[in-house]
Amino acid sequence: MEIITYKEILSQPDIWGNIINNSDFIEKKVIEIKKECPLNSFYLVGCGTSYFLSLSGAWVLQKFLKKRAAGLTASDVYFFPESYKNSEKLDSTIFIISRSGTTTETVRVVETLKRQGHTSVYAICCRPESELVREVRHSFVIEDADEKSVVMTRSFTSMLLLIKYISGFCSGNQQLIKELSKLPILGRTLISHYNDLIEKFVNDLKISRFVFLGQGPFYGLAAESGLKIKEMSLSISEAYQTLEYRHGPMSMVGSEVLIVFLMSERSIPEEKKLLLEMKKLGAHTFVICDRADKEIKENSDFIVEIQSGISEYARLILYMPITQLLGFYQARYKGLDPDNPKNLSQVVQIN
Ligand code: F1P
Repeated sequence: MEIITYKEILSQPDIWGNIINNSDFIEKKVIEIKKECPLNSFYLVGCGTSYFLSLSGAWVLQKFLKKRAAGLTASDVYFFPESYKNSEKLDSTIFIISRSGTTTETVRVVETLKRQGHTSVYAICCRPESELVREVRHSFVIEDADEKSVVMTRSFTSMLLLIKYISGFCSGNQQLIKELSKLPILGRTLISHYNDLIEKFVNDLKISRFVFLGQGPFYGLAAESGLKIKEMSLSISEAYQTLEYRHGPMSMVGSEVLIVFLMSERSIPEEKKLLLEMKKLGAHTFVICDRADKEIKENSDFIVEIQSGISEYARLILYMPITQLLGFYQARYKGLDPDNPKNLSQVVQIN
């Protein structure tokens, strides 16, 4: 298939492999940053996909560095500085995330932080010549994760992998670093096993609405998956923290809905209960988890067992090629061109 977005989705394990092979560049930068920065608390800032990445990324940093971390939209940081600035002491570490490095709100945030004298501001980006990279002291640039497509796919997973490495090197967690090196092979196996099955499932199902559910670090993935569905296939999609779905949104459940569960290790028993309830209410169900028991299998219309054997934080990015393919095949089923999403451009620039 000669579709750029499709090629970029499939290329992800190779791009992860390049990051892993060059991870010493991340380690070197982390050493420099540790010398100049107290690493007391973290804010991750971005727009669109890069914002959803900041949500999951904050969980990763928080988990391994045992410090507070939060994801924020660049517009909130810009309009409501109390979101990150609670005192005159500018001692939090801020990671600005952007594929392009030229999104207006994101660049404005960096300029504002600089004017305030905030020094611990670092970029995570895919374009070395961008305004963002020029404005900050240190940047983590992964050029080959950049895309020709409007829709961000491999840049999302690759920048999240980078944050996992930053967390691993900052905390000295060798177990995490070891687990991350398994991701390319796991990703390749997963994509080759499920790609055609997902296409068939989407074409047979003829679904019109999607719901993505995930707890903790999986919520950012759920929100990003929902965005892929909207951008590529112009279908209605929503995302919630899994158990939040009972608190109102489930009033909308019906047979036209596909509920995609991004299951974690810790919440799986509770997530399973919701799965069973939703199945009873008539929803179509799609589960992604590391390993499924009999009950999960019996209540899923489609089941993806990652079978990674690695920890849930290490394997986060493996969920994404699956939901990206869902968006891609839904677009094709509707006769849409995922390379030319309606009303969208690669970068949002406001005058
Ligand atoms: C972020 C972003 C994308 C979105 C859109 C415009 O860009 O909002 O998430 O798909 O096409 O840009 P960036 O700041 O990461 O470059």
